[in-house]
Amino acid sequence: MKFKTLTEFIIEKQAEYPQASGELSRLLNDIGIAAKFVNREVNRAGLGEVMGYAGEVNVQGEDQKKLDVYANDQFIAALKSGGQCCAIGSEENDEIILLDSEISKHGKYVVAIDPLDGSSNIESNVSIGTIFSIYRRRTVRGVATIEDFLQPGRNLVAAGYVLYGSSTVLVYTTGYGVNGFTLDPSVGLFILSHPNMKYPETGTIYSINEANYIYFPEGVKRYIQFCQEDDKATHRPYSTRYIGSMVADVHRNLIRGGIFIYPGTIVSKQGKLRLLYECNPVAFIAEQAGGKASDGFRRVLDIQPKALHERAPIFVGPTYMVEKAEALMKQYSPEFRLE
Ligand code: P6P
Repeated sequence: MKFKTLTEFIIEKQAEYPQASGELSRLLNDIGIAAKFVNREVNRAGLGEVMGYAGEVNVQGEDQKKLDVYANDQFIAALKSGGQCCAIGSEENDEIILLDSEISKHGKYVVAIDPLDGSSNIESNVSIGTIFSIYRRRTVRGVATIEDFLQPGRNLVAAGYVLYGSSTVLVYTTGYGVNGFTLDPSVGLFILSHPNMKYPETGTIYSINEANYIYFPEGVKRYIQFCQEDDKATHRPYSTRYIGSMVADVHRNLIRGGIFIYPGTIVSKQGKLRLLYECNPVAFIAEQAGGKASDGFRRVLDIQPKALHERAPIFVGPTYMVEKAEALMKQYSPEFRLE
């Protein structure tokens, strides 16, 4: 069977939309290129002793960078050289990064990105990921501003993630479905492996860090108890699966059917995960895969961001699972509604 590469797929999809000018296609391709370089270094991470840990000089006398700094540099360089993106909001940088070279400053898009989410898991060889969101800039010309990033997720032009796991998978959407591509390292190509991804009809997994149980809203505690009830007709008790690496947890739940929850708590009502480059891209993917993403009360994609690194609670997965959790949040924890 003739396989289809990411580049072929992007070009094919662009042809289906006459108004598409090719700039978004090139931007997506640039992200794919950077992901390959990050994948190579992630796969060598276990050789830290040999390669030299961050901040040290390795055997070749080169300064070693932390992997997340390396990943950040790779995506910035790829987006800068591609010319379609005029600014980047990165988990690694407090302020937005202006790509104001002659070829980039007129770019139509801005990218919000977590270049290597879950990087604290690297030393234990747990899967980690890149998560990205692409917005059309709001400012018409000149230097991009923070206003270009403070857009609700419903304005997203594209979003996706790269999972550096037992294999490396790039999953993205442009609002016309979700497609996954697996990297063939022998030829350095992302090959279409998961066309038109959809949540399974039934979900059997719930993912949440139950170590925080005493800090959870009552509605979340009730939902966990619901997941643990014995009711074979509704496939309960569900299995609990939690890796502690968002991309790995979200991707498994998309493939096998399950809900991922990182809620607000009595310690932090906004939760832990970042709205612009963790919650929104995952929410866009989930909705395009037939699921739902909520902060417990509101659609994640409708939240109006007020700051680049603001956090948001997230309940994401098959619609019926998210709606059950929302019902319990409304009944038992209305005080956790943020707006
Ligand atoms: P906790 C990783 O640090 C991360 O940002 C996400 O990838 C992951 O879902 C979450 O934090 C895990 O947080 O508090 O359960 O360790």
